Amino acid sequence: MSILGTRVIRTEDPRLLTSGGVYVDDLREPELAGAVRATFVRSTVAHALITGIDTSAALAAPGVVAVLTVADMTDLPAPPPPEPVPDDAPPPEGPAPLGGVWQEPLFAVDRVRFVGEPVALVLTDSNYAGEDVAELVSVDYEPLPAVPSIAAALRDESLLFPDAGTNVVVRGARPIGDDSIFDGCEVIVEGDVVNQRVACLPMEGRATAAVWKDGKLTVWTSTQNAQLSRLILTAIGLPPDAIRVVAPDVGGGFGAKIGVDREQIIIAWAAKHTGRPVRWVETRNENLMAMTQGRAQEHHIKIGGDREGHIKAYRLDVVQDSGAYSRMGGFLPMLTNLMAPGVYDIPKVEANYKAVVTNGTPIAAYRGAGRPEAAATIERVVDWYAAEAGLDPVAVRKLNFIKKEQFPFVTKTGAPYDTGDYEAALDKVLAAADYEVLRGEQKRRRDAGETRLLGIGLASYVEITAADAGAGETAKVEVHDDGTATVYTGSSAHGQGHHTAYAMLVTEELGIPMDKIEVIHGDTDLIPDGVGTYASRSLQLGGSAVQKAAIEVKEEAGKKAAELFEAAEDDVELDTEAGVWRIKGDPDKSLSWSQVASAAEQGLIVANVRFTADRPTFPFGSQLSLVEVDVETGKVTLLRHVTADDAGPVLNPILMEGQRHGGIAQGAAQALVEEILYDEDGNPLTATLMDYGAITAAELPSFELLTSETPTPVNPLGVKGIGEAGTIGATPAVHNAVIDAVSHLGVRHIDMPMTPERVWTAIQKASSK
Ligand code: SMO
Repeated sequence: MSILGTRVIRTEDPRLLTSGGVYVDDLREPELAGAVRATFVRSTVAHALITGIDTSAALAAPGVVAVLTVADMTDLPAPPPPEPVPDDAPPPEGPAPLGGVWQEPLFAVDRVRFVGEPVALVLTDSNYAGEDVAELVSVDYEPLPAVPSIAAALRDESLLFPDAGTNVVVRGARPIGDDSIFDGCEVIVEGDVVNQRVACLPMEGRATAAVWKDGKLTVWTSTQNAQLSRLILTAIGLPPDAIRVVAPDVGGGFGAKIGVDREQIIIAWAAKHTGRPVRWVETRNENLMAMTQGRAQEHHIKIGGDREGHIKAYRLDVVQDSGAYSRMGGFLPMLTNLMAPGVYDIPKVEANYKAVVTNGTPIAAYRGAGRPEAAATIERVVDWYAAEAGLDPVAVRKLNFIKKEQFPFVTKTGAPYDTGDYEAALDKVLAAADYEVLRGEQKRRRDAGETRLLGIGLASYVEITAADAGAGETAKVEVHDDGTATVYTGSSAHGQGHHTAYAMLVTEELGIPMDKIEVIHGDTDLIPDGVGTYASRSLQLGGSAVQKAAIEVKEEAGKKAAELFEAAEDDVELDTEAGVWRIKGDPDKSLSWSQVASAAEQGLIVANVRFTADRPTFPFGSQLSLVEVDVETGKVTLLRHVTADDAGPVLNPILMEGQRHGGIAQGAAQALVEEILYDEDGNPLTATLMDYGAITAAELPSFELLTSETPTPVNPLGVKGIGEAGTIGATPAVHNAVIDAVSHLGVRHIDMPMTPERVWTAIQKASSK
């Protein structure tokens, strides 16, 4: 019997739920005894020249150990000089410049570009003292006109990087042509869709502790990637082998902890510079101002087709707000371009992008990273087109889906979809939700003039996971002479269930019980080579690596067992049920893992592998959201959310459901409540959880999850990523549902988040026409 596919309870939870996890702030390592607390002095203005920093009052305050600014960073290697930009040079095309003229410094140098940007660092003997002392650091600003929005950035009147001569960081290489792709279209819809800026909002914000001792820097940091973090930390002028990065328990990342930020590099430097252990744990207020945020795209679209519902042409023009520093160049909107046509076989597709800098918090990856924006818009726009053509949104989707027999399928934007069955996923959702019955009830309420209307929203999504499949992932599996096993993985757990998943894979191959398997990750001394957790890659790459290592261990152990049995290798087999080695056909003789490993060199059987895949995978699914909209108040209540998701064979339904629950919640939250806002001077209006809308279980129904399993040929497990799919499908499903509820009143679109005020206003506007 296989353990794969069964509902194994998460082995990490008893510890996390009872004795508590050990996060950076909880670490009680001896080296951190007496660590000083770090508090950043952050810019209070969005765009200004720094004309002076006076630290004298702060230095004289009680409890102060040091006040550090860029002037103290004389022991750092100089950043590479900016490339000179000729006056008439157009912005570069394609993958983007990071650094160069757009360089993000550690501390702000001469100029600040967003509220919350680090200007100085205060080291004190307690956090309380830190807050007080930071207020005593006096920074003189000469304000500059703020660039608080994409529209302001595109005017190029106030420049964040005057040397660049423009606020446009990068443009996509595929130009938008003339209108000829829409020739012959009988139904054409054109318009704007905003994918608003949102916070990544992990439960645990950013946190780092660092110790410099005997020529080695040890950094504990809340990260998705210890190994990448180590590489980034070499910026302080140390070689990788002089740095150890440890990821203790990590309370969520959602993309914003893929590497380390400037604050974390500063903390590492401060520990080395002062020789004192330093610990920094950001407040929620800092987190909402200065942790990278997500989405922040404005789309202009045009879609056309015939009256029967065949979509003939689609154009997507993306402007990415990069925030004050271009963390990812054109990577996010490039992914949006790649995934633009979604699940549809559209004969003509044009997609382009540009990315601009604004005086907002830098934008980086957030659960889906560029793909949710594509799905949100195409799924919204297909509803526009269906409404304009007077057709049912289900019929239009089915008519245009890439068909099961068309896979593998390369879209017009170049995405090589591996496998899929989009119609089956939609049919599952419609049947489970009782679509026709829901439409009937919707009509009844409308006809009866009820104030609580029903809306039914559909979204069919496809997304790209393990986009950097070629980087692969590392794994080492060891079986010890006591019969236990240890798994070392280069991927990094921050809530997903890596410990459970990887132990299941080893149990399956080796027959060693899960409670005798330890999974270790996130320590560069133990695992110098690793890639990390992002892009829903852990099971398909990290899991495939663990499986491959376990298979190699089994082969090695088989040779040892044969020696011990004095039998031919072919006559020896592993009985995975009993977890023992046997001679085929002789039930009386067996060897335990402990006996086999004891006979090996150093009492250890070990395999060290890297698994790479030659291309990404494309999980898919359909989601249906049922909402109730109160037309008198604009209040939206989510009644039901039904999904059919397909990420290939399911390793453990509990883990898969967990990813989908969280993902749907985050996707629904973007549709309904979340938005980072700035005023016209670039001041953040949503820097506390009093002002920023976060969703909780209280606002959500129980999700109804259906699963199908279409394996991918891309990896031996046949699996695709599920970490981001819930979010990607949920946002447009909920978005479409709310607008569907009020469409008969003449509402065609409401931008997210669909707060009561926005919904109410849209209804008033439509009914006053
Ligand atoms: S935010 Mo994701 O790891 O592409």
